[in-house]
Amino acid sequence: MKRSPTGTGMPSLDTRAILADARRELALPSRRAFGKRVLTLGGLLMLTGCSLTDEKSVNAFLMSVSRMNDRIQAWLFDPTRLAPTYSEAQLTRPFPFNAYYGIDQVPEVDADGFVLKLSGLVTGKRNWTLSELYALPHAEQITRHICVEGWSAIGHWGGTPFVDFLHRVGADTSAKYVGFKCADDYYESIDMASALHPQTLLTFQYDGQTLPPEYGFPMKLRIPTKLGYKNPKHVMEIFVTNTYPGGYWSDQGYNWFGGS
Ligand SMILES: Nc1nc2c(c(=O)[nH]1)N[C@H]1C(S)=C(S)[C@@H](COP(=O)(O)O)O[C@H]1N2
Ligand SMILES: [Mo]
Repeated sequence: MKRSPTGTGMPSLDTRAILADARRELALPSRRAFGKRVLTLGGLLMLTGCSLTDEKSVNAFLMSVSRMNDRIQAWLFDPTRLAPTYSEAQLTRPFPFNAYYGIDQVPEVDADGFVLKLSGLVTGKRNWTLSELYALPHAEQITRHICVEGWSAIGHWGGTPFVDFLHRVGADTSAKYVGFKCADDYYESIDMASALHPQTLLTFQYDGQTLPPEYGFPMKLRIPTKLGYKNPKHVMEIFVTNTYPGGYWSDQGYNWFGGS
């Protein structure tokens, strides 16, 4: 039987396809950090400490390449680098809707009686009404939202800088993650450095109007340094934690860091 040239000892596994998948996991910009040798299957197996014996170990290997990618992206992430901003004239109209369901199934969150819950490593006030949130310091941004499904669009959001909000609620900003629970079955989490980035906004407005249901009423976390799926809509609860919370798409194989 022909031996696998990569030395995995498993000629029955399609090592070329596995390597292609592993390389895809190492999405840009993290690839810049790698030499050509590390991007071989042998190099990646050595870095992850994995061995390939069956389909299950292949999945575990790809998962650890993805987690390695998270760490490299977090390490390369420059908290002072700003995402490009655009002019009013460059806005994409109409701005696309996207969710894991169709537009007819958008959750209708009732404004009356709505409270944003805060939990985990925060010392401050736990529940926020919409009028309290609307009274917070206001910032606007026109940035590009990039979806992995192959489209991008320039949009205009208004809300409050998330870094100020985290400080105001007494969040432990030395914790690793900020997590989000949504009115649909969506959930997401981000690294603390991205949460503290100056362009990360908790948004209540789209194009100068109250955020409409399809774009995430009552609020969408807008992170222009990350891909679209890292921008949770219909946020109902925010928590600070050191326990990895995952996310709706990353738990199905998308890279968790999701830098754009
Ligand atoms: N609650 C919730 N947030 C979500 C999603 C979702 O399905 N539910 N989809 C994500 C994805 S993949 C994209 S591209 C953007 C789309 O936001 P938009 O409808 O404002 O364009 O929302 C993100 N946030
Ligand atoms: Mo997306």
